[in-house]
Amino acid sequence: MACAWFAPQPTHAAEKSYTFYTDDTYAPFEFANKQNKYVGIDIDLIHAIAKAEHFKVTVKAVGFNAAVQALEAKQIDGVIAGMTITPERSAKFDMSKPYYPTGPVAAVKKGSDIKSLKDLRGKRVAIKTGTAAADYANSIKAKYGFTTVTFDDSNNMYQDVVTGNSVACFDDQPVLQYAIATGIQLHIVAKPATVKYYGIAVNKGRSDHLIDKLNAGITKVKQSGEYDKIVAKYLGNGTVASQKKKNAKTQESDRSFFGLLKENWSTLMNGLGETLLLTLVGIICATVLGVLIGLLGVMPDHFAQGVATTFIYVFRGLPLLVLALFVYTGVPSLTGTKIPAFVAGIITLSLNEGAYTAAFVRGGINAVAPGQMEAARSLGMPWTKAMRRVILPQGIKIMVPSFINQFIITLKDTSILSVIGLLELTQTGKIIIARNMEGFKIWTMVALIYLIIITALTWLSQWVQKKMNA
Ligand code: ASN
Repeated sequence: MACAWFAPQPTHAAEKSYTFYTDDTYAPFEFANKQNKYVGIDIDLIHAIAKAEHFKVTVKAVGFNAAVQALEAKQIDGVIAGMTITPERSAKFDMSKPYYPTGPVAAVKKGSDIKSLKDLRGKRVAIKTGTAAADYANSIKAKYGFTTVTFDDSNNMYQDVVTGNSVACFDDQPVLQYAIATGIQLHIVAKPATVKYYGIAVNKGRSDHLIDKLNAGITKVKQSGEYDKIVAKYLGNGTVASQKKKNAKTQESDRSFFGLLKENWSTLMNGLGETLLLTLVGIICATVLGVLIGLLGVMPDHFAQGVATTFIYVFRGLPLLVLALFVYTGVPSLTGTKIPAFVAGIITLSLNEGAYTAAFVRGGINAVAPGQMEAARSLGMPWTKAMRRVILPQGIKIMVPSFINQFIITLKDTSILSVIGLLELTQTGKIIIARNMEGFKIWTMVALIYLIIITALTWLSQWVQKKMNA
């Protein structure tokens, strides 16, 4: 049955194939290139380390906070994401040797009259969830009298300052410098408060000593000169002019709506493919589960009814986002068993959509006149037979519109699963925009794709409904 997706997956650590998560927009360390492929110093570095230390590596860009949460939940093997080595992080994770110097700085919009931290009094400042720069901003917030607003990625945080909603943002110096060199209209106002370094994080106490391999790998790629080559590949000789030149190569050629659509077509279609797969498997599992629970809810048995009512109450009551995070990062941190993101997505959809399905299945059956059951029973039919032959055929007709509605909702709900790093249509849109800043055009494309699919799904369902009533 389709729900075999639920089977827990074995951990792969022993096979020397490791999964690392990274940030989604943190150029020059990790960012999507023109082909929407993730590149950057961190990406090249972890591959070079893997080669030197003879292990396989898969890197997935999910955003910094999501990456750290997945590591905490032991869903993945490590995080390489321009991650500052701090005492708190070293207490929680094994941090590798340092590889790149960094420090938090504040940036304001070009031409802004904010000249130093003192000018931030009473103003709104943008920070990024879970970062060292956000911790720094929070630590000086009372002293300088500013308030903070939080973003999940650096890009949106910068945009908030550029559009003037926030007057400043805090991020790491090398990343902000690169962003400015490549055209973001910001200006750094303060020197880095501290000098720290980036390191790679893994969980403590691993029996395979991954941290030793990473450290040995860093030493090897630094000694061989490969590391310098990687850095030069993205930063040129470090001057602003050379960064601009490097970046020019990654710029889009045609920024018109159709130019962008053509350029990002295959990436968008891959995202759509994942969305459709999630929807299809989600609908099948949710329908099976929902029908079973709905039937429990109409059985002449108080316990069965109680189970159904509780299920519907709990899973209809939880916001989908909370449920997704609970399944993906909450449960594994308790059980120690990894749940792949796709499976976590399907479990989430099955529970949530299944609860709604159960509710209308129960309601649909209850809506069939009670006399029907009484009549069937008085003819000597057992309860299950009466249900199957008399009640369900009438109940299902009542439920069909609700099923159609639920399929459409499931398709839309898959977009929420972007929080657990699933590369479905919405997450694909975010990643494209992170690179080209064409928010209006790309979100229009994404919205149109959803609408086209939903229209097709509605037509199909109406056709099925007509056939059933014929
Ligand atoms: N530099 C950030 C930190 O160390 C991580 C990031 O934003 N990718 O907290």
